[in-house]
Amino acid sequence: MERTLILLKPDCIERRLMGAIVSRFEQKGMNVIALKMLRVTPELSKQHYAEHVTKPFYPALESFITGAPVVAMVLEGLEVIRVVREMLGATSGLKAAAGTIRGDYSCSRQMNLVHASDGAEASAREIPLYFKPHEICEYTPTLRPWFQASDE
Ligand code: 3AN
Repeated sequence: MERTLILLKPDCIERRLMGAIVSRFEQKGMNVIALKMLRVTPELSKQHYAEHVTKPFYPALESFITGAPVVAMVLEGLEVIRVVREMLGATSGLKAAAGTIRGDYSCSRQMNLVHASDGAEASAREIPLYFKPHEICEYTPTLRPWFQASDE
C-alpha cells in the first residue's frame, strides 16, 4: 500500500468542485485516510513548493495557493501515487487529456484544481507538512474484497 498527499486547491474550493473531485477518488476505490480544510500560509507554501521557490513564477504561485482555503487529504491504495497522477492529467488543464480531472475541469496551468505528490519521496515529505501522525485514520474498508482480489 502507498500513500499520497492531495490538495484540493483554492480554485477547486471556490468553484464548488470539492465533492466532484473527492468522488472520483472514492469511485476509483481509493481509501481517504485523512482530510482537513486549512489556509496555506506563505511559510507552508515555501515548504510545499520548495523546488519552485527560486523560480520567477513563485510569487504568483504563492499568492494563488494562499488566496483561499484548501482541502488536504491523504489517499491510500495500491500504486496510489502513480494512479492519482494519471487521474489528474498533465499539469496544465489545457494540455491534460480529456477524461482526466484537469482535462475535464481546468483550462489553466495555475488553476489546475488539485495537487498530488509526484513520487514516494515527495509523498513522504509532503504528508507530514499537513498531517500529524494521529490525524491519519487508517482503516480496512469492509468492501475491500470487492475492489481487489486478495493476491493483488
Ligand atoms: P504538478 O502540480 O503537476 O505537480 P508542478 O509541481 O510542476 O505541477 O507545478 C506546480 C504549480 O507551479 C503549477 N500548478 C503552476 O501553477 C506552477 N508552475 C509550474 N511550472 C510553471 C511554469 N513553467 N510557469 C509558470 N508556473 C508554473
